[in-house]
Formats: sequence, structure tokens, C-alpha cells
Amino acid sequence: MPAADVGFGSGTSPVLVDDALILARDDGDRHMTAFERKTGKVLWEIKLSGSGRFAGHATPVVSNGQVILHQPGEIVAYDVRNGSKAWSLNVNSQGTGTPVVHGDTLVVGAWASSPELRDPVPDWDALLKKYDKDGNGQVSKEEFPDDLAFSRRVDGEKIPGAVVTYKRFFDAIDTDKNNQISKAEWETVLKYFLQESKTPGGLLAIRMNGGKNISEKSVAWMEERGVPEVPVPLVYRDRVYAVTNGGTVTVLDEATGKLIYRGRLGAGGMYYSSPVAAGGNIYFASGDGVITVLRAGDKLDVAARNDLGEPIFATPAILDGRLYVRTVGHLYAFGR
Ligand SMILES: [Ca+2]
Ligand SMILES: [Ca+2]
Repeated sequence: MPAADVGFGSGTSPVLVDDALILARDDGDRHMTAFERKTGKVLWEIKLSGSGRFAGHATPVVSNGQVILHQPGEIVAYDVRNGSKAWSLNVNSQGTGTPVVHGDTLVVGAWASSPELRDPVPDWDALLKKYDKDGNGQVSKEEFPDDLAFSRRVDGEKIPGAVVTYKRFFDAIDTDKNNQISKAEWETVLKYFLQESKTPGGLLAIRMNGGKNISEKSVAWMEERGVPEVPVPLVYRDRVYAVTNGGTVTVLDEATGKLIYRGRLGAGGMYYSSPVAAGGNIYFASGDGVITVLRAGDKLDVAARNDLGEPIFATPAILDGRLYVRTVGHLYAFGR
């Protein structure tokens, strides 16, 4: 049987629920489709909302008979039986992190380039003074700084695309297309990029109330610092563990969102893989290939650190006392 044409999106995994397999496309063709598992027949298909190039890279999750998708700007839930929209919640997010369902709570890393990742932005006078070399009162593309970053992912300097510069958006900023940034154009940027968001964002805990009447009031807590971009938060022994690029771990009380501690794993670099836990230990794998073992508890307590010498992007699996780790080149099994 031919495989269904599901597009070129790559980040999201299919989810299995009842007799269906549900897949959200994460390319520009924003659809979510439910296939009958046995036959591949399309049970329902819906068009996802939003605009822009990508529909987000988060894998949908299932709770309360609803399939829940985190995508740029919103978290939205559909009835798994027919795809009808059950609820949605606007969030300030780029839709990169797969949520985690814990009981009736949804924990989501609603990541948007946070102020802590941003270079200080010069106002117009400062920009002009520093970069207007020919003194024409505007800043041309050639004059515009190459390194002024809108988002500077921690430890991402060597990763292509990890530092997002304003220059990348030069043509969009230059609205009258004269290859010069004017005062009005720059001030529009400042207003647009630096406005305080009024919608919830950050690491969020949403109480789902069985999937009914979800609104901003359902957000039990939010933590705006230490928000993971890709790694899924881990809920373990009443704590939420989140890891960010640079190897900073943030541990919160699941019930209240209170910060228990924040600290460094001692293994930097970018983090794509999600933390996993078993037997009182939590395992973090860095993009540089270092596995850090943390003891669960209310203080930073690193039990071990192992450098596998190869990048790790995949989340390890734990089964029967063994930890299975996939690096770019090898598959390891640790344990008995
Ligand atoms: Ca100039
Ligand atoms: Ca212009």
C-alpha cells in the first residue's frame, strides 16, 4: 500500500489513539490528519490556523479524548473522533516544544525568543551614531551591523542559524525598499520586536478541567525564565525539570510553579534531547554528547557526567534498568 502523502515536515511524530494515527504537518501546508491505523484511510482532516512558514515542530499529545497541538501563538485541542475544535489558548510561543500531559495538567515550554537571549537594542540615535558611516541620516544594508542579535541562543555560536540577527530581517524592516533603514522603520522594529506580550508565555502549567472551559484562567502558573525551546519538560516526583541551551536546569514545584532551584549541569552546548528519569535519577543528554545524571531532589546534585564524544539529538529511552542512548553514530545501552 502506498504511504500517504504527509508532506515534508519533519519534527513532529505521529500519535496513536484508539484506532487512529494522528499526524500534524509542520511545513507550510498546515493540516492535521487522522488515519485509520489498520487501513490508512483518512478518518478526518482539518486545516490548522496560523500563518508563516512553519506550523510548529511540536508533536501532538492526547488527553481527555482530545488531541492537543502546540503551535506558534496557540495551544489548540481537537476532538480525536472527528477533529472538531474543542478549545484553544493564545500563548506567546514559537510552538517548538512538545507538551507533556501529567494527570489533568498540561505542561508546555512555550518558548519565544526571550529578552534574556537578546542583545541590547540601540535606539535610533545610538544606531545612527555607530553605523551611519556615510552620514546620510540612514543606515544602509552595507552599514547595518552583521552581529546584532535578536536571539542569541546560549552556546549556539557555532550552530548555523542559532544566532538570529536583525540583519536577517533587513528587507522586511526596510518597508519602502530603498535599501536604507530610516528612523521610522527602526522605531517600528523596536515597537514590534520589543513589545511586552500580554498573552501567557514561558513554561506553563495548564489545568485542563477534563478538557472543558479552558481559558487564560486555566494557566495555574508560568515561569518566564529557563524556558526550554525543544526539550520536553519532565514531570517527576512532584517536580518539573526543564533544561535549556547551555545546560541550565530549572526545577519547579509541579503544584505551584515555585522555583525549587536553578543551576548548571556542567555540560554546556545546545540541548535538543528531553530529560528522562528512573530510579531517582534524571538523565540529560547535551547536543555535544554529554550525558549528565542528576539525583532527584531539591538541590542540584550531579551524580555523574559521561562524554560520549558524539552529538546527541534524540531523547534516550529507559527500560528494565537500562538506558538506551542514540548518538549520531552509535546506539548505546547502559546498565545491567
Ligand atoms: Ca548611511
Ligand atoms: Ca527604507
